[in-house]
Amino acid sequence: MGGIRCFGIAILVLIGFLGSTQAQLQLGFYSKNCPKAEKIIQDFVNQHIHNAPSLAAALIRMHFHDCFVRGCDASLLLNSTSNNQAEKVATPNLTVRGFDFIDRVKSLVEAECPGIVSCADIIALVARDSIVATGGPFWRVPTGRRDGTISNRSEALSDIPPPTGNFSTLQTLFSNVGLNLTDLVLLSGAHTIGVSHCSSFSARLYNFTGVGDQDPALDSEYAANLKAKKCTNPNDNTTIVEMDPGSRKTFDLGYYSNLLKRRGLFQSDSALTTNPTTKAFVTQLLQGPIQNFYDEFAKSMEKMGRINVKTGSTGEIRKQCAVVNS
Ligand code: HEM
Ligand SMILES: *[C@@H]1O[C@H](CO)[C@@H](O)[C@H](O)[C@H]1NC(C)=O
Ligand SMILES: *[C@@H]1O[C@H](CO)[C@@H](O)[C@H](O)[C@H]1NC(C)=O
Ligand SMILES: *[C@@H]1O[C@H](CO)[C@@H](O)[C@H](O)[C@H]1NC(C)=O
Ligand SMILES: *[C@@H]1O[C@H](CO)[C@@H](O)[C@H](O)[C@H]1NC(C)=O
Ligand SMILES: *[C@@H]1O[C@H](CO)[C@@H](O)[C@H](O)[C@H]1NC(C)=O
Ligand SMILES: *[C@@H]1O[C@H](CO)[C@@H](O)[C@H](O)[C@H]1NC(C)=O
Ligand SMILES: CC(=O)N[C@H]1CO[C@H](CO)[C@@H](O)[C@@H]1O
Repeated sequence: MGGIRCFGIAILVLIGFLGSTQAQLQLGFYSKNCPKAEKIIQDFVNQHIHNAPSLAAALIRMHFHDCFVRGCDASLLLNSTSNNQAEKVATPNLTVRGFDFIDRVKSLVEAECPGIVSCADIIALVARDSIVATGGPFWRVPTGRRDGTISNRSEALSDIPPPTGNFSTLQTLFSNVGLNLTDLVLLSGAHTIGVSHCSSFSARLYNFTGVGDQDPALDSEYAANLKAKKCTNPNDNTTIVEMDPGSRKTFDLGYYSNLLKRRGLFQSDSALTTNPTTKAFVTQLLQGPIQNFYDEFAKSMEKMGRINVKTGSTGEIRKQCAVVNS
């Protein structure tokens, strides 16, 4: 009896083990079926990113938004259809750029080996390669993600953290996808590059609690400067502002020093200083050499790239990134 039970458990463990290994991403997943894929992607990025270095910021943000909704499955790339509003049309995505860039990479890879390389892996690789090409940190990108078939606007609204998010909202939305406070602080560090539209934070300047007030957590000198020179109109939704002023192209520790100067642009940025654990971690990152931030950032990026991935026979390999296969 005990023997049979033991044997049964052993079988279950074995099945679980096989199931879980099948579900793992792996480095160089395409090395047999499409050995040139990663090189084609990297070469394209290296050739084209210098013409538009600001796209590197857009592309790492695209990877983040993709992973937070239904896992890293390129659901973000799907177009809306007559009976479905896709993630793309949700507010957080209105400011995501780089869709054409991904489409061009996908065409090259399809020409080399049709139907093999997923759009989800392309996003992950392009994000990493474009950050590296613009002088930022490297992280490992194990591959083997498959593409999802569902893209839902309301899920993007509920799963992607809003710039107005307070500490507990951020903690919850990150923990919903298996990321902890260490990851929250490190990944938010990507705000050391790139830009924001005034509309993402103008309430902090003009109408914080609905009585025409300013967010007291924002440095008043910085706020005054933004109001005078950048976001001069509370309804401006076209002007863009550097998130790490003066070094928006450099992947440095500038974001974290801004936070301690109360100059994080979003409430979600300044929220990191409202909790003792995350604030201490910010201070610690500022004390270390940049390489320490890069090493830690790399671990969190790899972790983010694994969120709810579809592997094995789930999902599909889309032919075109904007539409599910018919
Ligand atoms: C912690 C929660 C986060 C919130 C609330 C947040 C929010 C935002 C917002 C509102 C913008 C500006 C959009 C615009 O107005 O154009 C932005 C930009 C950006 N975000 Fe985040 N973000 C978060 C985390 C992340 C993460 C995890 C990454 C990547 C690892 C990231 C990378 C970026 C980059 C690079 C930009 C600049 C994009 C560009 O220049 O086009 N963010 N973020
Ligand atoms: C999208 O997601 C929401 C919230 O989970 C759900 O109520 C809605 O039915 C979904 N829409 C579609 C078209 O699946
Ligand atoms: C954080 O924001 C959420 C959602 O807006 C709100 O329900 C919650 O009360 C806020 N928490 C704190 C501590 O302010
Ligand atoms: C977050 O998870 C990482 C492992 O992924 C771990 O090293 C780190 O200590 C965790 N941080 C917290 C605050 O639990
Ligand atoms: C501030 O917000 C409140 C509440 O949403 C709104 O009634 C008011 O018109 C706003 N004031 C300005 C100056 O935008
Ligand atoms: C931007 O603002 C203009 C003028 O206030 C408005 O017509 C337009 O709908 C806004 N666009 C978005 C995407 O909110
Ligand atoms: C997806 O939508 C974009 C923007 O509306 C459009 O340019 C593109 O052609 C569409 N892609 C496909 C494959 O339908
Ligand atoms: C990049 C992208 O697809 N943006 C879309 C966001 O949503 C608006 C409509 O709400 C579309 O017009 C944009 O094309």
